[in-house]
Amino acid sequence: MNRFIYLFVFVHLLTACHNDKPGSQSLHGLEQNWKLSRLGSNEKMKVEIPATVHTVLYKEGLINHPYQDDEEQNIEWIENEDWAFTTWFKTSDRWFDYDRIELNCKGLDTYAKIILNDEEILEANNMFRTWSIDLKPHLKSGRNSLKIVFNSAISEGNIEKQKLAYTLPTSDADSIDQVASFVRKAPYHFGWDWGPRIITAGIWKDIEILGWKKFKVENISVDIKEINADQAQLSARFDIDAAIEGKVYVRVDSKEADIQENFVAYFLEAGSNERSFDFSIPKPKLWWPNGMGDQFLYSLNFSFSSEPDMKSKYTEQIKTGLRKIKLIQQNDSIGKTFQFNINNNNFFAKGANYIPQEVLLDDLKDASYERLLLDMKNSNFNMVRVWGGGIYERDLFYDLCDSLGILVWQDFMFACAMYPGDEDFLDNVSAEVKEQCIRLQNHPSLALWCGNNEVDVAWKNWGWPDQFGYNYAQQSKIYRDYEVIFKEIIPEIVGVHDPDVAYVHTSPLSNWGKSENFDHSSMHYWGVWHGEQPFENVKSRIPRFMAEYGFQSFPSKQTLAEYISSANLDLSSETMSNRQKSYKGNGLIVKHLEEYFPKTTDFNDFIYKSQLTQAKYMDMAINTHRVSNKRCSGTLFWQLNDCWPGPSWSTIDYSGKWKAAQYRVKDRYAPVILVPKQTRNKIDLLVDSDERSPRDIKVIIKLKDFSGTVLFQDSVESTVIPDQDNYLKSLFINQLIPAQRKGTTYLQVQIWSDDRILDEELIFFNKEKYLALEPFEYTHAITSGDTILVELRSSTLIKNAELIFPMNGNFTNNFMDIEADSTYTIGFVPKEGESFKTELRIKALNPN
Ligand code: BMA
Repeated sequence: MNRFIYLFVFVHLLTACHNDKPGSQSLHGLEQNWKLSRLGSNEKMKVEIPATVHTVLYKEGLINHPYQDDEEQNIEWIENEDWAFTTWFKTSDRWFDYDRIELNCKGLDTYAKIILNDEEILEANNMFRTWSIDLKPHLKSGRNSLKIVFNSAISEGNIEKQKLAYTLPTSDADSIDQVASFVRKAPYHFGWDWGPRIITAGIWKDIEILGWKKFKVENISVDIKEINADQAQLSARFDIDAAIEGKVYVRVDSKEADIQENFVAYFLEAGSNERSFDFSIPKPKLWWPNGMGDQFLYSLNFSFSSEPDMKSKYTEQIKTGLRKIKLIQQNDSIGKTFQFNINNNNFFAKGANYIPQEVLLDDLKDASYERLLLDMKNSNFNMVRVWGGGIYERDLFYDLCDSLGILVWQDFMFACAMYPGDEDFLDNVSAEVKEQCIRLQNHPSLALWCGNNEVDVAWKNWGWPDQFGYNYAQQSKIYRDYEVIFKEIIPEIVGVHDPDVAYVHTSPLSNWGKSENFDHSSMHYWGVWHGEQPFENVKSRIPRFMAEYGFQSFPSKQTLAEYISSANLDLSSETMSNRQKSYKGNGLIVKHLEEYFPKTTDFNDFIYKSQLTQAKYMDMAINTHRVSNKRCSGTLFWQLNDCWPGPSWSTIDYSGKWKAAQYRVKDRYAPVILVPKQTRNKIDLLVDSDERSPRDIKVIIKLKDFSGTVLFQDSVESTVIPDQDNYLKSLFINQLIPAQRKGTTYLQVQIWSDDRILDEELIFFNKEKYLALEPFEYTHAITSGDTILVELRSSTLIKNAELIFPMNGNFTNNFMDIEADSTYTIGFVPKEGESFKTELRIKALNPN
């Protein structure tokens, strides 16, 4: 019995201590009891939040999946309705011991009225902001009802739009309403040239009730003032909301470092207080991007207490890395540079543009982030651009970038449109920018802030002033509003809250229309695709930094078949033509495809060859950028991923499957690569390296026929200097082989160093459509342990062999050329949840 009394006293003491704890803690997760109804209807649907309307309607069986066939068009009505999410919760007596009780909504999409016990307590109008409200004055003891009404973004956008005396160019130019510019909601939800128009509404992120005692700490940020070999000098900043005036004691500790000057005390006024203090880390370990060094992270534990002994304290952990990142934009003999520099090292940026992985954001799993970010690392990326027509990503995205070494070029969410400049809009934007800046600034991966995507080039080059018939005053006002947002408000906020990271007002800074523009700054090269230029043009349009370029292809049939019925799985079906969102259409894919490859025979063949065509373009572009060391300091292709299953510029499709181009990108982003520069009769062999020191290599060149016979062999030894154009040798095709053998022979070129092959390229003398490929047979063995391994051998060259398993997942290499009489071992990683099926098929350019 005594034991129970002790236990009771012990537990009581524990909870008493717990209850006195200063700072904030969660009182209610608000996960349960949610119902959704259309305003004006009595029908209630059960909801698990986060949830947005489309996902709920689908789960209830009231609509088909929004990506199913042409469902996009059937569900347009949803955007014009208003929707109410309701729940209830019970308070407990201990809640009222807290100085403050807050409702904290991390993401409301978009026009939300929060009603507690029939009283409206908050109105929200920005999906990118956290909305908080002091609940205490409105709470009842016991049961409380909570209702969040989402008004149609279209109706609300129209109200805002009517306030302007002129029409603004918006990104949803195809719709009747054209309201996207007025609504602080993910621009791509209004439709894009790679995604559907699905205007979601709802609670898209967590929502909870927090309580705090004595004080609440927010916005801890750490600025890096100086790093040298002896120490890193840092400055921590935070906001403290105090219930009453008094002292607060702050300490910072880290298990990775012996932090100097780690304790400080302040006097707080009642209300909000901004405070900061300096501290230092001796012998700092630096954070490096992927391929340049380790991604060392420090966990900094910040403790806050109202007592000097700090027995009862509130602690928050910040994970950060120490690095100095710069963007060097300076005039030089060519024009103006756009060169990233980390820890005093210039480096070549390799990566892609990222769009949201889903339209229905509440449906997106953490595993997708883990998979995609690992794909980036494994494909030798060191940078990703979070593009401005999507969303500010969830914390997990940036945490993964930190731990995997992927630098982030972060756009603010504005794209391809002009924006209003009224006070309410500017205030809303300022709050959004400040919140995102503070949230992301501790991530060592953050490399650049960028105001918007293509707003400046659009205004200056897309003919809007004429198209909209603006008079002089209107034109001046519209561009002045641009300047206020992107050249005044945003840089000012970034300068205060993230002074360590550079800001540019837009991307690109230079437009592709004129050749001299390639001498300056960042570039989106759309001559290929929008300008309908030949692929080869990319070889002579070399910018200082290539921030976008790309070519469309189709996702695999497996990916399409998950959402498209078999009758519609045909290029000419209405469903497939609705999926093509680019005004250029599939004709442009066909045109370029037929330039290089034999005409397609069916839809499967078209998908396969569309992917090879895209891969060919990426190969040409990346090779060019990498060996233009004096001119070009980075390449980010358009676009890495998809938000739904459809044709697009992506190299990884909606289901996570790599297209042919992604395998090629991985190969071309390797640290040391061979780059053949091929003209009609001449092949120059170059090597590019972005390693940090020179390397001795031996290059072995073999001329072979398709059955594997070596007709000629040569080798070159050299030392490769990083970031220089390392020329090796020129070969003249007519000296190597007679003209009639151009379609039956190829060069195999291998770079050897330290007894291993760093790169191997097969160089053909003719376009694929002119090669005399033979029917192929292969033998294979599959072993399935932790990883699945395929061992493959053929007696003739198999050109662009696509290995296909009847399950989702990716190979370690695919769409590659299989040489005769060589054994290839290729790994396969199934997607989570896939059960292993062993039937292997191979599709290739060879005739059957
Ligand atoms: C780029 C992007 C997107 C678009 C892509 C392809 O410039 O910024 O706006 O999807 O072009 O057209």
